[in-house]
Amino acid sequence: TQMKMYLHEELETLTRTEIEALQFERLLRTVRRCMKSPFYQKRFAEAHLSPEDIRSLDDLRKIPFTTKQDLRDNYPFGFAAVPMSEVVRLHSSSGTTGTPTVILHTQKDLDEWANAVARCLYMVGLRRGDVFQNSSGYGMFTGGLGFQYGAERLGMLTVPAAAGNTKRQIKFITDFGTTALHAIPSYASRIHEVMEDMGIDPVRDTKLRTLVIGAEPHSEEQRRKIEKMLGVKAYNSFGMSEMCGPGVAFECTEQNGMHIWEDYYIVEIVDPQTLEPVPDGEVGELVLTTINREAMPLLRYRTRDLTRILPDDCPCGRHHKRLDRMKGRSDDMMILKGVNIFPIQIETVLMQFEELGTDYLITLTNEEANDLMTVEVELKDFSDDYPRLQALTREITRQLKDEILLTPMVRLVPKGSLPQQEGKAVRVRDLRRTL
Ligand code: ADP
Ligand code: K
Repeated sequence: TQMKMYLHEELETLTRTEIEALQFERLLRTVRRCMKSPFYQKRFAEAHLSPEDIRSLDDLRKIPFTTKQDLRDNYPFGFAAVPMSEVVRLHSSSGTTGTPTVILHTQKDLDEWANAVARCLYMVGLRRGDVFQNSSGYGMFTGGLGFQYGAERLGMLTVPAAAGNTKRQIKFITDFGTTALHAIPSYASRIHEVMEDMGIDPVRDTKLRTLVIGAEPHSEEQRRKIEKMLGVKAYNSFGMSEMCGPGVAFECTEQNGMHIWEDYYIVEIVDPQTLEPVPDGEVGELVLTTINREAMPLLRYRTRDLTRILPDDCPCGRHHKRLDRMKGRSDDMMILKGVNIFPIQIETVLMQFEELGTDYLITLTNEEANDLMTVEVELKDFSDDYPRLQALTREITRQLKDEILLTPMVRLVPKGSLPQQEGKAVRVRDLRRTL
């Protein structure tokens, strides 16, 4: 029998014309559905827009953008387009412990999400019989349950190892004969370090052949390094909780750009300043419209991720557009070890301490495979009471860890000692080098 290449052959091999026809049909259905969402009812009324105004795919541009702030302002259920009794799960974005955003799912949404993830995994050669180990955090993190259900949908033995405890992670890899691992890039390097310490050779001592890496920006060079270290093929995976999570865009075996599933999403790339579309091939902000979701459709959602659409056809036979590696964010968000952190979260914690002034500086560095954060903060008054200062440092560190889920290095510095800046304060120095 001929090797099957596509999990959803019909959908994956649609021509451009067929993709656009399907998108238009699904867009109309989505827009009508949005009229049940309190947020979009109001949005459309304010814009003097009705579903009948959408007469072609291009008419999408008549619809105002949706932003992360809109999600926050309508927290938790203001976007629901179905009765809450039909909602069976909710997820929340990883970096927003302070001001959460919530994404709602019906059972059909969860099924379609699992189908999308299964399609991605099948695309890179994973099959029933493979053992898929997931080192994502579970819980609200979409990388946990998202990959779990997708890998199970494909029929793989799926190991919900979850985050952390690297030795145990490695024990699972060897004991269970793990053939495919999902990890963020920095953690993949960490696993290799610990394997070396344990005297385990990934090629000789494990069955690991495929790595799925995503959730944080990484370079082509880093990917190649990781592939060599672990003796695997590594595929870039892009997703975000607002778009369900993993399964939005994924590399095929060409490893040249991530196919974005256009039967699920309409993709636009816009200039983040003018919000006008940029031509294919130019970098801009990724804007996505969900066209295959019931509980919480999002129209023209500004992801704030910067990327471009790769021109030309992909030899794999899929005509779904390809996104280039993410170039970064159009705002100030930091991503450390795959966790999204906003400087304001750190500021909020610091500013609660009486003893501290208002000047602080966050420095990001990396050593080996590890992202490190140093927070320098000025004391309000001079003090040489060292036991007191040490206790204070410990307490600040503890509270920061609670907020950002990572342990920063905290340094208390004398008032006036941090560099002074003209104009808008620079709060973050990112000195991380591409590894
Ligand atoms: P998760 O919990 O899965 O990390 P979030 O919604 O918290 O999901 O984070 C999504 C963000 O992570 C994206 O908007 C993007 O900035 C970043 N991201 C996700 N995947 C990638 C990737 N493959 N490359 C670069 N950045 C990514
Ligand atoms: K992330």
